[in-house]
Amino acid sequence: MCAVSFTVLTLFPEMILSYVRDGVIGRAIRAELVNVKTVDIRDFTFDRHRTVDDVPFGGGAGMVMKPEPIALAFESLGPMDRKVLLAPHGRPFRQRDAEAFSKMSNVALLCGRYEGIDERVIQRYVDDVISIGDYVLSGGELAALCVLDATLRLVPGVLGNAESPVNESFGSAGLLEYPQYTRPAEWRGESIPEVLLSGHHARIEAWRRRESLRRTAEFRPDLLESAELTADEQRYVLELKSGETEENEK
Ligand code: JF5
Repeated sequence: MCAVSFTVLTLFPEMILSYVRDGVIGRAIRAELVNVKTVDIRDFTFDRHRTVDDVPFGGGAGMVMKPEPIALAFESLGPMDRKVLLAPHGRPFRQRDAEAFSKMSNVALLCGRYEGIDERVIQRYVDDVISIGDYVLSGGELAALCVLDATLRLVPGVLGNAESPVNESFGSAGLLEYPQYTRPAEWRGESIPEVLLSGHHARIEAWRRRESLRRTAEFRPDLLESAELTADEQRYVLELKSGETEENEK
């Protein structure tokens, strides 16, 4: 039966549903491994114009989402393990959050639009505010889809064996993934690292670990602070850093 069920509260249910119908998530939904529902916030308006937003108290640009339709949308839900708002002011969403969500039964995701949401409804119904990155989107839907995708692919059976979610960037090691190559071994005059053809599994693993360290030092040096490195690896990272410095001095 269904491991995890997500309910997305949104003004644009079709944005969510059209994405999750395709690909591995669509297949997992049809196999009843996971569930993705939407609740249309506009269905909880009762005026002529189905109004969901209004001008901000205190003035300023843009519109703010009214509290009552969102409150009624939350009240229409069954019990939730977590009620999450996607917004730029949230805590950063990380792989470990996807792992935690993938082990829950019911998660609600609230997508904001306009310049924001009335703070009182956030305080009353939301227990977690997460951001997918330091940029502003036009709405929370794309952020919710990122959370859905990162989470659902971790549910057992969602990915086939050939696409297993273990051993990836941000997996146990906390390092970026090493480079990958596939056939042909020589492509447009370019060969691949010889070790990958050697059949020496220990040497291949050592090469991959070094490449992970090299990539992490180049693109995400901040991740090295919390990565678990052996003394040898710490020396290699220092070597990489001083090498870069020499390059910069040239
Ligand atoms: C949103 C008010 C929500 O822009 C985002 C976002 C960025 N990272 N994570 C989410 O969400 C849309 C905009 C304004 C609330």
